[in-house]
Amino acid sequence: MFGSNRVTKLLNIKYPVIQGAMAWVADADLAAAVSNGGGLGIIAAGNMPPEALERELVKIRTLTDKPFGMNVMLLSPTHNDAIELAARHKVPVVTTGAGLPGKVIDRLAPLGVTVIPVIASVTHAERVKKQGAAAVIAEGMEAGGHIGEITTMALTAQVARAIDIPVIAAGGIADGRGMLAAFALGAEGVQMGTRFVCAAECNAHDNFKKKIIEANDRGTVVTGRSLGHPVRCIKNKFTQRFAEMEDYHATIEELDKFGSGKLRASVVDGDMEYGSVMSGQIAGLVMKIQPAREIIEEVTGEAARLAAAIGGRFE
Ligand code: TUI
Repeated sequence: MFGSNRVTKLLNIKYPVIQGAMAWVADADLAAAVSNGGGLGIIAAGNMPPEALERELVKIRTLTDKPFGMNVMLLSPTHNDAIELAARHKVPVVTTGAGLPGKVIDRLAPLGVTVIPVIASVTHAERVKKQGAAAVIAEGMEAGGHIGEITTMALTAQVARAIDIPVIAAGGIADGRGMLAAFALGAEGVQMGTRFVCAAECNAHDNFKKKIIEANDRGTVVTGRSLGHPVRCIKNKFTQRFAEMEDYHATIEELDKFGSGKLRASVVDGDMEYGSVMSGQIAGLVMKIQPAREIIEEVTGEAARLAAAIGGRFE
């Protein structure tokens, strides 16, 4: 069923499954495992210093000969360096997040790079399509990390209706049911982040993986709305304190200072109390640690079986 569609053709991959670009989490090891498993692995540039990012770009070529991607996080002070590294290392696919990707498309699309922005509204999808995006990732507010305001259900359907380039759905998808639902809404691919944190090849701290496996449907909370940067994380002392500071109208400087370094604390040091444990609302569906290839085959296989089973209900 998912053998061949516009997304697999565009990206030259077997299954239309993309691994979400998670800062500090999505390195060459995880991205290569996903690409070797038939999906599209993505290295998250995040706030990485250029030398560290370059090491990952060199490393991934030693781990896979399959297509892979890199994500440019537009809020990062190092995003211009990341764009130049993508050009120099001929990265096949670049996704963007947390901002307007005009300059990424202008710089990289003429070099043959497939640029796929993450968008959180129809207006933004229409704009990036005009600017030359090859496809879009429609990310709903069920996602972890920095999010928009619209749910995946409402966003995917409206974006798919508004633009004719392929739509990849993200946010709240971790199994075959979610994948099939996204396709019913008009998506031709899915991006999963939270499920891939629990890939065996993911180097995130074991405490982080365990926290996701233990979380239920009400395990996450959104903070940062007062900053204009809403971020979804698993509830803990960090989110509680951040929310209190927002309630008491802490200044942007105070909140920035309090939040600084907290994602690294969770992903690298395993601090589940005072770290920023970014995760999507679908964490409750993530049950175990599995190799990336197994995750991809399980999700796509389940979606295909369910499509056949559900088809019968509408006859
Ligand atoms: O970018 C993400 N998710 C992220 S980035 C990140 S690192 C970070 N850490 C601390 C604070 C902030 C970020 C963690 N998670 N997802 C893609 C995404 N892009 N979600 C929403 C958007 C988005 C929002 C508005 C994209 C474009 C956009 O444009 C409108 C505008 O006015 O900029």
